[in-house]
Amino acid sequence: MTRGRVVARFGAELIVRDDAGGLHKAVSPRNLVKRGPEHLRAPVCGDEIEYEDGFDKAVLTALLPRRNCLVRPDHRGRPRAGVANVDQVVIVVATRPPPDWGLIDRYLVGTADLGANAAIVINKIDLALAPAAAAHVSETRTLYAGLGYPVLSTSTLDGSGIDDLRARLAGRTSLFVGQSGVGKSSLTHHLDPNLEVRVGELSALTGEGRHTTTHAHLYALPGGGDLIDSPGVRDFAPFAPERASLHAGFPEIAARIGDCRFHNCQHRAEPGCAIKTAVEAGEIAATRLRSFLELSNELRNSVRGGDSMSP
Ligand SMILES: Nc1nc2c(ncn2[C@@H]2O[C@H](COP(=O)(O)OP(=O)(O)OP(=O)(O)O)[C@@H](O)[C@H]2O)c(=O)[nH]1
Ligand SMILES: [Mg+2]
Ligand SMILES: [Zn+2]
Repeated sequence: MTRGRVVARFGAELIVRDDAGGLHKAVSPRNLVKRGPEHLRAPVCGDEIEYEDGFDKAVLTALLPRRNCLVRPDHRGRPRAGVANVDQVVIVVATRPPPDWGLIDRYLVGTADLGANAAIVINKIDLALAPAAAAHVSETRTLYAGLGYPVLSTSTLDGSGIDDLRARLAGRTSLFVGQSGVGKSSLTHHLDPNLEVRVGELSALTGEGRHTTTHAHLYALPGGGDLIDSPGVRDFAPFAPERASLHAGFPEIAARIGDCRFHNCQHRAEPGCAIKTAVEAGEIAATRLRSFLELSNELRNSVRGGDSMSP
């Protein structure tokens, strides 16, 4: 019996990594996990597992308890496990196209929902920007750093900020999320010059092309720690989050909710709304309140519809 970690999943086939870093094809018996919700029974990228050698593929013998598991809807809206055991979600945005604050706020709520820490990376800082775009990028930094999130600036072209990013990823499991094309895979490759070799090794096992991110992949970082590179934005659509996660994603709003005159204040037009007052005083960003109200609305609708996707 060997301990390992799931590096990637392709349909029924898994790639698992042993403690020495060796990669193996593996399969999971259908009844590996006998209890619990159906969508949480199959091993996913990031899972800690045990396996034994089989005839041509390793065979999983146990799925170890998860610290957390990202659940997202499949194309029919049914819950599916995405990745597991994530300590830190790294929200990657680029200087061009400009960072979408609404999307960042959504990711922050998704991260809180997962029970992980959040960090923000602004990539492609080598690009020359028009003054308005440069101001927007700099406001992004001020806004989210001001809320207490680590904000890093990077370029895979000239290597700026890569050492800081490497330090932030050391010793834990991080997940890269962000819109397609912001540079998640480029950053992953930049972090480990030997990755090309391992990606090649992985492609040989899976027969998958190297440059399209179609599945979540877990990579061991040279300084210790694991990094999961995930495809585009669809893999991390936090929806119907718990109310507690909504509040955790908006700490500056949550801290003042008790100060509103009405305990059921919707923070829209009610008199004595502490949140509105803070926005007018410039203490809470108007964009943050907008995101908060939007996500509250979605939460309310999903609860009324009774189709919460929480496991
Ligand atoms: N100028 C500049 N271009 C970059 C930088 N990082 C990545 N790119 C380019 O951005 C494009 C997209 O990069 P990817 O790394 O594939 O983006 P991704 O986020 O992995 O995209 P998906 O896998 O589709 O989610 C590529 O053409 C990269 O060369 C950077 O720091 N500066
Ligand atoms: Mg990619
Ligand atoms: Zn209010």
